[in-house]
Amino acid sequence: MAVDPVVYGASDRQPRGDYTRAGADYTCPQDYDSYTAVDHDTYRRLYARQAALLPGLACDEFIAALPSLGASDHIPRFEEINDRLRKATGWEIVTVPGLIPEVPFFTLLANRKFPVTDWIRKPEEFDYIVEPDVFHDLFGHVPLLFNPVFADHMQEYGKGGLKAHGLGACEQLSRLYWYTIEFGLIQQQNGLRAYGAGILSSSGELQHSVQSPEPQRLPLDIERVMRTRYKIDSFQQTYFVINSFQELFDKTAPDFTPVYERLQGLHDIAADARLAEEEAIQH
Ligand code: HBI
Ligand code: FE
Repeated sequence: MAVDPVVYGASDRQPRGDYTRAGADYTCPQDYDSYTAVDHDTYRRLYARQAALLPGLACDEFIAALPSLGASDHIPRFEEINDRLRKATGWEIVTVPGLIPEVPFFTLLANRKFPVTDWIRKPEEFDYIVEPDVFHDLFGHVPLLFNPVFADHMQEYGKGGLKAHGLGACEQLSRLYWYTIEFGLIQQQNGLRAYGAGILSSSGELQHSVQSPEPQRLPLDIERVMRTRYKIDSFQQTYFVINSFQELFDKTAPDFTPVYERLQGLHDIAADARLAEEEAIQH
């Protein structure tokens, strides 16, 4: 089954992007003239396929914010989106050549700057992308930055990331990012929906995450998330569910230092582990 998970930080590969273009903070100009007609058409086809899948599967806030991306038939100029995004929540898109190290990444988020990769996958990679490309970052991550509560959470996440780095807890914090910002689910009045960017930009996982009986779905518990390993090359086997973005903000607002200390004495949990005492949310 062709899946298109986004692989974070896998060090066994040469990154795709041209990092010589980037400055000390890893940002660079959007190389708009480098896009070919094929690149724009790839974006158009990815957008059309994904937008058709959203009803009944993507959360309401995402569907409401998606038009803020602007053009759907070609790769947008980031500055055009920024004109709207700054007014909406004070966030702005900055361009990066691809995955960047954690401290520069967290630093950008802490300053309400979201790093968006500017290259796009080749047509032969239509269903499977190893690293985040402009479609994953723009379509998956940027719409919810127009939502005030989610936008505030993302900045707090960046600040928390810098603190975690100081405490040597980056792995725990990247699991939180993975199971919320990348692969999070939200329980709406009218049913379960996806809000994670890795799901929303994936043609296969969007249906799987919301409707398949295979994966387990647990209420968001910070300690459980931070103990749970994740797989980067297949659909998730565990999803964590929130009831609102306010819940995500409130649960991740406290200082995690005591959590990191408690975790020291606890073993990791496999991505597919089903612990007897846990109440799974029925899909
Ligand atoms: N870099 N450009 C970019 N985009 C990401 O989403 C990203 C990253 N570097 C690290 C990273 N995400 C994850 O490891 C976070 O958990 C930090
Ligand atoms: Fe992502």
